[in-house]
Amino acid sequence: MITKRTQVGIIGAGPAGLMLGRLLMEQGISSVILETKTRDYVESRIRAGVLENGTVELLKDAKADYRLKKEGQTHNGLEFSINGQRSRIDLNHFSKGKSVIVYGQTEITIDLISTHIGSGGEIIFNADNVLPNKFDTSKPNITYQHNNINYQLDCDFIAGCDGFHGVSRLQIPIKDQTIFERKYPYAWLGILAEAPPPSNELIYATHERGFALFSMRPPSRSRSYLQCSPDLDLNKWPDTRIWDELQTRLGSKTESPVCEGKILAKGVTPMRSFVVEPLRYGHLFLAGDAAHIVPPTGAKGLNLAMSDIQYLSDAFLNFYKNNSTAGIDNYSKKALSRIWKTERFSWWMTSVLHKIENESSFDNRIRLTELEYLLSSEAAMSSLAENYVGLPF
Ligand code: FAS
Ligand code: PHB
Repeated sequence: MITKRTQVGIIGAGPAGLMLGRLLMEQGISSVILETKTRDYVESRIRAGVLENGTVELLKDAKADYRLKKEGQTHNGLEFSINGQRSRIDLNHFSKGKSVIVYGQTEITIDLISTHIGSGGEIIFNADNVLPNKFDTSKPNITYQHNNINYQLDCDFIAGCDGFHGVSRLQIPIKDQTIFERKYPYAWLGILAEAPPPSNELIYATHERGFALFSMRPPSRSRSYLQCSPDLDLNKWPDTRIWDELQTRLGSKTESPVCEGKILAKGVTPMRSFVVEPLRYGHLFLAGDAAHIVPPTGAKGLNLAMSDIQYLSDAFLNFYKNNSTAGIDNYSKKALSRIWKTERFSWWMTSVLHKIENESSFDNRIRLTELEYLLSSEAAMSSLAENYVGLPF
């Protein structure tokens, strides 16, 4: 067994773990990031696409925003399509001057990894049997195997940034956890295509046949989603069927056709809301998808991981620079406050835009009335806008 030492041991090289490693390094705090997959695998995952201002600021602090500044697309509005009737919501006006940036999570991951390694940061890919230990003591460690050699990483703190299916949350005694969860009776079939999107802004479409979302990956690709059954068989969804369904749910071809092209990736994302409380167990801290999941309708998953990391990196900085435990003692309460507000918005936007199979006529009419009220009320659009561009970190 080879023993190594660092100040913060980070499990997971997704956006949460990478951003934490970057911010700590910029403050002179040492960390080691342990990742179970290969670098190629991590850098090829296709996920989120919309960045809140807080996330953009963190990427700047992490010195990983060079490409974002060149390639990111600023969006000042988005559209809702209700059974083919299109309405634009001026996010910039209703959020008093804010906007979002469209830039893929895939690119963020690539930028964070290259910046961290380029700055001398340590990311261990292909780490096996990663396990946080003794986090209920003042001498926690993480054991793992790499190239068939056993390691023990001694550290002051462990950050569990290993996603919903990671190992960290599972090491915490069930009696010490409170789980809050909602599973939705639908999923999203997502495609990435070499084809322009039907509009230069995102379109959230609700239709009698179900929800569809039209997003993009600048400069030439579209990222689209169809509400589908959670157990959808992709083999029964050839490209032609996907394109036809996207056009149907968007409405008439006249206003803006759905441009077809080569589908580069296809996948089904389940929909769930999930929170575990609290987020701290002794010297182990959960952040990002390891701590919470939101349905992607509100474009919040990645951004919520970033606000967790803002709070956690500030807490570690406060400990090491000011010898104060105030930040780490308050991390869970502070992060959960923003997590729950984001869970609420993501649940609301999902529920109002997705038609549940055999939805009662009353529930269907209430849902459509909710949308009609939203589009007719400045107060309602201001509320949507302030949540969509991102509540303050
Ligand atoms: P991540 O899951 O990104 O990263 C966790 C990392 O930990 C991974 O690299 C994993 O390999 C690693 N890991 C796991 N177990 C480990 C172990 N035992 N040891 C070491 N490493 C381990 N959000 C949006 O806002 N919009 C979207 O459209 C959207 N689409 C999504 C589609 C899919 C299929 C999924 C799964 C999520 C999607 N999300 C979306 C949410 C997503 O963007 C997450 O919020 C974001 O990746 C969270 O980042 P992390 O917390 O870093 O977790
Ligand atoms: C995306 O571009 O992948 C995307 C955008 C907005 C969402 C979800 C996903 O709400």
